[in-house]
Amino acid sequence: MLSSKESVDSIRSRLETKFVGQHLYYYSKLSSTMNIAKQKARQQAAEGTVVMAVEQTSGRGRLGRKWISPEGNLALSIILKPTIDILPQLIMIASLAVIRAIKKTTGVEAEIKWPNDVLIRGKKVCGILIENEIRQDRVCFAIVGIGINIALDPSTTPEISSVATSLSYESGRKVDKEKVTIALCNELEHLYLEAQAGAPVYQGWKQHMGTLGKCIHVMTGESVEKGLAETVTERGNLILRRANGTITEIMAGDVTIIKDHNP
Ligand code: BT5
Repeated sequence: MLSSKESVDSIRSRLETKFVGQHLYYYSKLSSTMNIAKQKARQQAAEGTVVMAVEQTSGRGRLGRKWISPEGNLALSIILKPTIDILPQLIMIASLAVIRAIKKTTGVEAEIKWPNDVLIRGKKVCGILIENEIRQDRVCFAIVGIGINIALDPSTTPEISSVATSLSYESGRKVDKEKVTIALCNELEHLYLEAQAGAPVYQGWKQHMGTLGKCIHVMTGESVEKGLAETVTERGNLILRRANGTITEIMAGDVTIIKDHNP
């Protein structure tokens, strides 16, 4: 079922990593790389194992939402085995690695939309999904799923044409998916090792957070909050200042940027 041994060999031979991507499974079509990565993690796959797919038929986002993942885009899941204290930093590590990989391979500046999107000029180019298996206080594994639109022409996918963009579309040229994959694995491992050595990625992540200073709506499970996105905490939570001046800390939600800047 492996789609391209050549592609796997070519990626592996150009990686500068110790473990991320050194075990690489590349399928032509899968339901979701998250499912296969989870299976492999439960079978004791090594840390850094990457599962990639040319096309996903049931790519998923948070809360069971659909991730559209046609051929030409990048879809991968990375198995990590962090300690519990590193866990809140994984979303920061992944999003910062995406930003750097995009910059390195295309020159395009992207920004983070809290909590888990990477945008270019306000449109979503990447989504990140992290699923963990934790027993007692021990992380058995975390699966970091990353989808980057590389070749997608947003106008041909009506479901997401108003919200999505791609690297080819933004840079105006063909973008090499293998190069993006390699840069992403290199950057992610580098940031992960730095975090383990006690150099948190928080500052770098915050610097690229385009949500801050904007008036936003945040839909959480129970309610909608509206206010000014004031800052993010070292645990990755969003601090929102409501119009009445009170502050709330939000752990997860969906942000909509309000165009007018009056909270
Ligand atoms: C995410 O969820 O953004 C996380 C997406 C993670 C995808 C990767 S691909 C590799 C791995 N395997 C998987 O099955 N998943 C991971 P969320 O924040 O819930 O956003 C989902 C929303 O993004 C959808 O409801 C659409 O509005 C939008 N969307 C779907 N496909 C998109 C695409 N290709 N580009 C931009 N936006 C998209």
